[in-house]
Amino acid sequence: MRAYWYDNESGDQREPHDSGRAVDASYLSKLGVLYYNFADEADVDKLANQRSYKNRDVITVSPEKMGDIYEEKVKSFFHEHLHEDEEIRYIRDGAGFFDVRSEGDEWVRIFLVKDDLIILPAGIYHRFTTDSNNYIQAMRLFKEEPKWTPLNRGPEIDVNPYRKEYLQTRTA
Ligand code: KMT
Ligand code: NI
Repeated sequence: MRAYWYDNESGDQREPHDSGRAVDASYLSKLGVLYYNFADEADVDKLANQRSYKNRDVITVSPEKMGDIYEEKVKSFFHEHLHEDEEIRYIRDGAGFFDVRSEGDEWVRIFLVKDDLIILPAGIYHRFTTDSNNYIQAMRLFKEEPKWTPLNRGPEIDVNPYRKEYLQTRTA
């Protein structure tokens, strides 16, 4: 994992967009974003037990796997959105970027590789993209039934109860 402030320059979303200003894990935790590195999948099972994640699946995002819809998917993952539940991803192969909004509404870019696990809290605005290698395989964990529905940013979602709750718990 490596986190930094996004440079906001134009250009392909899959480029690093590294401003050169690093962000550490303790700042991420103030945004409610939790990070782990688990080489042993048994540690994932332990965390899943502790946090009551009962279900999981594995998704591969690549042109080989997705075919014609790959580019469209990558664009859609990159639309700023939130969820009404945690988003948990355990990277099994490849790499990708999760961008999360800071308390000042700036993008923090989090680069994840194999064995990285991230938990985004319900209500945080975020987006995802593959990097220029166009390949990531990730385990998606969830508590009960998956609630993948992305709620795209807008005036109605700014007042969503999960958004309001998130803003109250954030300590940054
Ligand atoms: C997401 O939430 O954007 C995804 O699930 C993308 C694939 S998982 C790295
Ligand atoms: Ni999401």
